[in-house]
Amino acid sequence: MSDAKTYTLQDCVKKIEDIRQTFASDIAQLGGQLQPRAVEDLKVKFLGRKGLVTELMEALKSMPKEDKPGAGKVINELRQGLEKELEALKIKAEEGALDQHLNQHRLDVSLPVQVRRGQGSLHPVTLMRRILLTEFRRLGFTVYDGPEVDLDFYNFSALNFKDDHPARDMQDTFFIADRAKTILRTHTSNIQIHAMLHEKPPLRIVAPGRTYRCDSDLTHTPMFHQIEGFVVDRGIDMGDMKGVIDRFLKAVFGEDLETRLRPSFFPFVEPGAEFDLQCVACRGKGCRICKQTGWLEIGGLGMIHPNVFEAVGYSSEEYTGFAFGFGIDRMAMLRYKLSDLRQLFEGQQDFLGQFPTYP
Ligand code: FA5
Repeated sequence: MSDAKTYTLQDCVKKIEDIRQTFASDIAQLGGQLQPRAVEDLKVKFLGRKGLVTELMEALKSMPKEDKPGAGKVINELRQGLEKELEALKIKAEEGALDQHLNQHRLDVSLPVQVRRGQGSLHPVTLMRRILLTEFRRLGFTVYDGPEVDLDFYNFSALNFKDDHPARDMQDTFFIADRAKTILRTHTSNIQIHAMLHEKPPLRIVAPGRTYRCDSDLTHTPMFHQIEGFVVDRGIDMGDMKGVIDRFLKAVFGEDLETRLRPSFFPFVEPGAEFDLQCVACRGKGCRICKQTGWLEIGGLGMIHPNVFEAVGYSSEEYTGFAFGFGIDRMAMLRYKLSDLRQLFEGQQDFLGQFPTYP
């Protein structure tokens, strides 16, 4: 179209006719193989910067003045018509390409999703239990297990709790409906009875497990964990008890943590004591966690009462022993500096994910 100077309105109409024909034959050539890329090429060929329609617009400039409005109008109609057709072709081509892709890559909904899972971590109570058991195994203790749903006999009677003994009220108990004298154990001391009825002395046993009481505040939960320990042999005395407790506490909490024993009453030991660890959070100064006392109660301990030995058929003349029952959650609270015991059982991933994978 280099001689555009000579263009008249008639030439222009003729040229428009040619362009339409070329457009139609280009599309016919594409046939069923309509690809988005081919439609894009057509757009460039007809409407691009050097395209056929653009060239025709350029030719307008050299047309006689009186022809210009008429020619401008028909060229514009041509451009708009082609734009519309190309847009429709583009959509058709894209749909075709999508169909083709889906036919070639059929979606297999049964394929497992490829999700990278992060490595989990251990629950602080599990970590604490493992640390304790490792240390007690080192001291020659055997690990024992016992029932969480148990009879009153093992949890109370054989442990020297009289029927109307006020100590039964100290531990608010969950009873199993319609099952006489069946309860959720209130402490792991029931394992003393199960073990002693099945084994003969000498015994050196630890038994971690879940325990239950109607209780809930910063340092109490209705389900919690205790670790029971007991040693039965000839000639066991309080010095042995103190030695074992000291050794394992130093190993678990370090040398610099203060401990204290307070005389206390448990019907299955005589004498009995309560055992406290210095509050790690405030180092004994007093805070919310230790209720401003500087100490956190970890558990009870004492020399096994002769009545317990009699209840399981051991001679209290021949054997002596000591027993202790410590709260694992309380120890985890100290070791991991937790401010509220209840966090341990709320199942929050943000909280639980902070702990190590191995002790
Ligand atoms: C007992 O349960 C005795 N069986 C311990 C014992 C064993 C004494 C052997 C003598 C010989 P006590 O009720 O104090 O004792 O509980 C022991 C520990 O369990 C407490 O010091 C505390 O660390 C933990 N504990 C008790 N109740 C809860 C609770 N609701 N939530 C979390 N921890 C608790």
